[in-house]
Parts: sequence; C-alpha cells; structure tokens
Amino acid sequence: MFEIIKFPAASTYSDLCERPSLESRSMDSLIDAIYSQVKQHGDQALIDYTKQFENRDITEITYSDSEISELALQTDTELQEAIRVAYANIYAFHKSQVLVEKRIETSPGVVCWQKSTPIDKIGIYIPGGTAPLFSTILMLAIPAQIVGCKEVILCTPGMHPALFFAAQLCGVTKMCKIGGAQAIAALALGTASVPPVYKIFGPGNQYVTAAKMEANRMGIAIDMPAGPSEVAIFADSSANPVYVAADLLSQAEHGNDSQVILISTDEEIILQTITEIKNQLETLPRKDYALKSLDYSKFILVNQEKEAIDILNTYAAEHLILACENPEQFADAIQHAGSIFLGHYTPEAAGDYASGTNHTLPTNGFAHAYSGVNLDSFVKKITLQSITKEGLKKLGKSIVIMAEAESLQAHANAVKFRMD
Ligand code: HSO
Ligand code: ZN
Repeated sequence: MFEIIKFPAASTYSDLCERPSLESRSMDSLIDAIYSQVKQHGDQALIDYTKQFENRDITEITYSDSEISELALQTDTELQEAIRVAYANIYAFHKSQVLVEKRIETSPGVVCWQKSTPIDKIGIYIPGGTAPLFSTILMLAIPAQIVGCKEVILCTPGMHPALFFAAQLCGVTKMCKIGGAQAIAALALGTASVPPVYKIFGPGNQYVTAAKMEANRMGIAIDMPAGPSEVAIFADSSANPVYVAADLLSQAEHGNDSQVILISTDEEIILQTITEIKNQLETLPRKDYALKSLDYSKFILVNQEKEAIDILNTYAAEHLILACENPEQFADAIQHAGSIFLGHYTPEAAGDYASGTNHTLPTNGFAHAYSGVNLDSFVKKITLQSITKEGLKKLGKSIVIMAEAESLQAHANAVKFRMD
C-alpha cells in the first residue's frame, strides 16, 4: 500500500491502468433460478426470496402512498432542505439537456429532423447496503420526471426516510420493498405488483449486476455495465494535500473494491497526501472499507503533465479531479473520463450530491465508449423527414443508382415511379 510508481515508461501505461480483475464466480444458475421462480410464482417468489436472502418478512410488495408519506416525513428537516437544494440543481442541469428541435434541409426540398420521446416505463434499483443512496434516486428519477416517463418504479430494500422523501419529491410512481436480483427479475418480467419496464437503472452488488445483464439479454435496456467506483486525481504543486487526500478517501469509503489513483508532477505532494490519508483515515467511520480499497490504490509520479494526460486517457476514469493550476487547459486534453472536476474547490462529492451533474457514470474503463447517465438515457430519438416532389426529383437519381448497385430494384422503383 502507498507505494509510489516513479516515472513509468509509456509502454507500461496500459498495464498500469488495468483494473483489478473482478471475482467472476459464475452466478448464471442462481440468476436463472431466480428468473424462473419470479416468472412462475410472481409476487410470492419475491416474498419468499426476501425472507430467504434478507430475512425480512413482507406481506405486500409495494408501499402505499400513505406509507411513503409517513416515512418521508421522518426525514430530518435539515436533510429535507439539503435534498431540495440538490434537486433544484440536478433539475436545472438536466433540463438544459432537452433536445432543441432543429430542422435541417440536407438538400433542396429534403428536410430531416429529430424528436425525442420518453421511455414510458423505467425501473430504478437502489441497494439496501450500509449507505442509503437516496442521492441516486435524485440522479435517476429527476431526468425521468423532466422527460415525462409515465411510470417510474423504484425498488429498494432500504428503509432510510430520505429514500421515501426523495422518491416523493421526484415523482416516483411506485415504490417496492424488494431488493437484490429478484427485484431486477421482477422489473424485467413483471408480476402482479411490479409492472414490467423497458429500462432498468441503478447500482447494486454482483448479483444485481448479473440480473441486469440477464434483463439486457431479454431485450430490456440497462443504464450501463457496472463496476466498482473509482476516482483519479491529477495534482500539481499547487494542490492542497488535505483536499486531495479527502477526495481519494471519499471514493475509497464507498466499498472494499473502490479504486483510487493519484498522479502528480510533484513528489512532495504525493508524500504529503499519503501522510494526510493516514491521518484522515483514523477519523472515518467507514475506515475498514477505505483501507481495503486503498490496497488497489496507485500513486504515480510523472515528469510532465503530458505524461499524466496520456495515462489518464488510457485509464478513462469514472471521476477525474484536476487539482492543478490550469484545469481548463488540462481538461481540454482529456478525451476519456466519466466526469471531470476542475480546480481546487471542485471535489467529486459536489457532483455526487448536489452540483447538478449526474453521478451514475461509466466505470472500469467503459468511459472509452460510454457516457454517464444524462437526459438522453430516458428518451428515444425518432428521426423524421419530409421531401417535396421537386426535392425527390433532385435527390432521386443518386438513390436509384445506389439501389440498383445494391441489386435492390424495388427500392429504386419506389423512387423512380415518383420521379416519372
Ligand atoms: N460516488 C458514487 C456516487 C455517490 N456518492 C452516491 C455518494 N453517494 C458513484 O459515482
Ligand atoms: Zn461517492
């Protein structure tokens, strides 16, 4: 732990950026069994699994509106106010992502445009676990509320009042008491109490992830492939080691397998950050999680910013914090990351809770190919086009030539007959 990798050669960057391999115990047979039980026995299977896996007795699957209101009201008033502040910022940022319809005349008389329509029914999963992630409800239900998803089904085994407060505030239409892979199977298959959905969002353990992958194989969309959470920080000599250490620990405390990376052009900053991590660790209630995930941490010393940029583009971090003097310029050079936090006063925690950006982001290098959750995750885009007689006359020749070259005569005819 805390070993500093000094001046790595470019040829080692991809090894350096490798994620610890996930324990890939096959869960296929268990997931298959859960899906088939939920399919056959519906709600009863959910009640039985809740007893078997969680030792919780439930008689109904869904919360009634009055239960939700009662539980929501138990949320501390200061926390209610904080959640409202976060709500307003997340709402504003996601509202700004609404598609502005643009009609483009690609050639004379040929007009193309796009409209976006909501996914009618979505499912959100929030794990029980040791941290009640009510902030994730904001991240997933606010964009759904903005685009107007008709049904937003939230499944959580959690009982923290803020889960209910956030659900109510964000217009969740149904809240279910179930968790684990069986909750995902219910959202995928539908039961008497749980409506089947078109897309499933939200974090979870390896069983939940496996169940989401199974849903995906059945043709149900999922937000993205999930992996352990991670942060990478670039710090130059202007960085404050107290802040850098706190940022690294804020990711490390998420779970045993979180990954944190610090890259710096200044060895003194790395050394001071390590000392700070040790100090701050002692005060953390989740010290044990943080300690375990620090096992996967990396501290890398480089000569120049350019090397840090290359490593970070290879790594494609879920979160990237730029604790340096020229963060805008640095960010311009970053091509692959889930979300970037610029400057000494922009901790990841701001984006985790309340600045406005979404915290459901691609992990495990998926930022090379995936975006984080955003307003588009809750809609489909439909393309539209309208061509005038004159327009088709002009464009038609190219279409006919191409269709005939592909030996698709009916395609050519569909244009030709209109041109004649
Ligand atoms: N850092 C987490 C999100 C979160 N943090 C929720 C606190 N609560 C993954 O982006
Ligand atoms: Zn976090």
